[in-house]
Amino acid sequence: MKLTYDIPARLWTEALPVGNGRLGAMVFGGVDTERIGLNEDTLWSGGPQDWNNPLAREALDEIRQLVADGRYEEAEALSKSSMMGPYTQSYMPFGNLHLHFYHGQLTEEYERELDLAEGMAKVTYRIGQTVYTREIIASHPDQVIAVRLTASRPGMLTFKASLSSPLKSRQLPDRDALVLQGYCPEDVLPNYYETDMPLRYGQEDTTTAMRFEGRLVVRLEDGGTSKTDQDGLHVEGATSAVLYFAAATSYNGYDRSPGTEGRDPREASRNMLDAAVGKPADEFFEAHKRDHGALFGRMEFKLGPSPAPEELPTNRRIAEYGAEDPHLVELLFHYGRYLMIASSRPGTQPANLQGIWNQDARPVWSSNYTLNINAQMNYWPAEVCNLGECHEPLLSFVGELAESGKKTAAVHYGARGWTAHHNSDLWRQSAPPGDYGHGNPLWANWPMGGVWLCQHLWEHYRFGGNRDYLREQAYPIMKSAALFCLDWLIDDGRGGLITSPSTSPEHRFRLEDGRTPALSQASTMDMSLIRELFSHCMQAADELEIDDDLKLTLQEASSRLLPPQIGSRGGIQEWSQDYGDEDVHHRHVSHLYDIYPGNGWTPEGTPELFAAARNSLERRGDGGTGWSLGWKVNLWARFRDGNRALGLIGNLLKLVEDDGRIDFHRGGVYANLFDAHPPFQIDGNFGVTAGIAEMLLQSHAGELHLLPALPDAWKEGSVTGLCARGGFEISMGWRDGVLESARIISRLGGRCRVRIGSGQLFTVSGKGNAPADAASAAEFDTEPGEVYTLIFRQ
Ligand code: FUC
Repeated sequence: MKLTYDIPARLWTEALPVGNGRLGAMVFGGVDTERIGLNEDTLWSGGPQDWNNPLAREALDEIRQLVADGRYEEAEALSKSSMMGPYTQSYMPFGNLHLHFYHGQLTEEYERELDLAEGMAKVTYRIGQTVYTREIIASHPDQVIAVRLTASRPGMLTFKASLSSPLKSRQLPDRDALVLQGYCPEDVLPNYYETDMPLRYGQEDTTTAMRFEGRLVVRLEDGGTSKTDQDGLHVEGATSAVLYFAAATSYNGYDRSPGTEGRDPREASRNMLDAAVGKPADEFFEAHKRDHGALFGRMEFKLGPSPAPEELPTNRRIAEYGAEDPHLVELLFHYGRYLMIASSRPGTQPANLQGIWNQDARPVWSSNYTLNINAQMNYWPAEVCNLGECHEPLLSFVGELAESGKKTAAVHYGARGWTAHHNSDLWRQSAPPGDYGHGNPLWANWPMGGVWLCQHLWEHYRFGGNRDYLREQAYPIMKSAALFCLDWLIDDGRGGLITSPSTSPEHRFRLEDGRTPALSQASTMDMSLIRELFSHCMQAADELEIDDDLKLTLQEASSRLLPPQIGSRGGIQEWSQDYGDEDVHHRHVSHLYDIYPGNGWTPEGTPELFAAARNSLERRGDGGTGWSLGWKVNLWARFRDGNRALGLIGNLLKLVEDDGRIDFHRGGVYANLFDAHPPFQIDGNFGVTAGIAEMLLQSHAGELHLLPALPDAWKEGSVTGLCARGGFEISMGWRDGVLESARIISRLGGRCRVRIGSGQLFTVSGKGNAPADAASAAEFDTEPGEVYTLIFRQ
């Protein structure tokens, strides 16, 4: 449960992350100079604005006609000039807390670690006879970051603390506190926009952009003195000290200007700080431990023994063993859960491309919400890994995006309901991004972002079973997205329904004459997403016993949707025509949506599509960026091929050197186990955690499939606390690759159907159930809150 190192971090991707959902910190662990990178999840550039482009509606019919006529390049040119809004804004770095210790850098017994179970980063070293300890947490109950410093010998702790930021800011003393005040740019242009002026700031007193304030105080235990001045916060001759850091921004809702309608960050940060330091330090640290443990402790996952020496640091473990070290696989799995708890709590912003950790004022891809895979992937492990409440920030985000997306649907397409495109941000930007013509239709003109996000609303209901949530929160948004789809679909002239213009996210198709356009009609993913949304809406309307007319409309439309097709190469066609691929190894595997994260195709229900999808993935190969590898782990798990899935985990568990370059063709992890696109992108961490869960348990096909994709190498193991649709919580153990026993908690009651991947069921016991005997499947009724034990024949 620990990431360990024997030297300080030199690079940001070697530093260790802590977070409380809102505040994040990256701990470098330097000896005489410590740097702790600071983040706050509402610190974004820009503010609300009108991003909709009225030209879009005028051009839509012509674009559709050009596409229908095969004049793709002209369609793309017109989309470029008429369909785009501005780029999204960027997630901003808050700054750094620097600690300067006056004891030099030469140490003995240096150790640096991140304890996932405790939610704490720790640094220890010895200088002479004195052992120094640094413990860093981001407390959720108290909403501050704290650094506890101790020296093993009295009076040996002397240091200076200071604050800095890459944004416009200043440090100043305010009584005993050290304050960092600053403000964000009004506009930041993305990294792929060539310009001399990527950051545009307003004037300090009149800016419409976000303001922020951070406050640092120290509390000494066992002697020493402290004082604060212009230069920093100084501690002299102490034995133990706790630094408390609170931070707030002027963010006051996605539709209010943070400059002119913002809240006061000073008051907010001061209040949080006062409340935290008012508590005894031990109590404060205990509260954090309890809070973190209540979420993190819900699951255990153990594989057999490791060939690697126990004391081997994590970076070397990755380099020397990778996925051949089962303990590293366990760690990677738990890290995904840890990062979710640290970056996503009820009431916070959803995890963006970098979760909440970012050091750059011009982060790659704006560190925004990218809706054609990345933001969704971030939340794949939430439900199955027993962190349903950590899903909440995304679900609330979807609700807000649906509000702004309604205007976009109306202005851009004259459609009902709501739509969102490729990217979004704190302001819930919903138009196609691209600075009114700078962007590329290949990714910008994709109005399916909202449709995909709706899957998360429905899945939250399927796992949690909360009907009020379905009625009040989820269904209205899903329904509104379905109305958009009904208006967006067009007749194909033969009675079928298709989309146009359409892309298969970021992948061009190849025509026989060598051209590689992006826009066409009815990509397979468009149709999958719409078919799935309609189906979920119909099921939800059934459950809620409402909207009979809409159900009929959706049923009729569903029957006319262009069905998935198998192409001449035996795979799933990615586009409505049997085009060639621009890149057979393209990182996106959008045409396989129905395998995962969709729940459409199974070997039992749709054997031909299932087999064709497998062929498609085979052709795509086992390479890709970090998130692409993460997606493929899930896909191979759904193909019930554990060895292949483990192979993909192996490809992801490769140590990547951080050279700062963007790469679209390889992935891996950095020394701190952060997923590498490259550069760092957190989605692959979440994707692989979901994928490991999917290898152990699947529940998408109306049954609990236990050990559906166990690799041969994972001969023995156990897992507790996995969650399944229908409200079941599953723990199980296996030996020699065969199930020994399973424990199922039924939270909601109802019928439980079990499919056994490996092993033979002997008995089921639990309230109201007679012992059963079955070969590879069992079915029994459950009562809410009851526990059922399954014993397998050895
Ligand atoms: C999508 C992907 C890229 C990258 C970016 C943030 O556009 O195709 O690989 O992950 O999002």
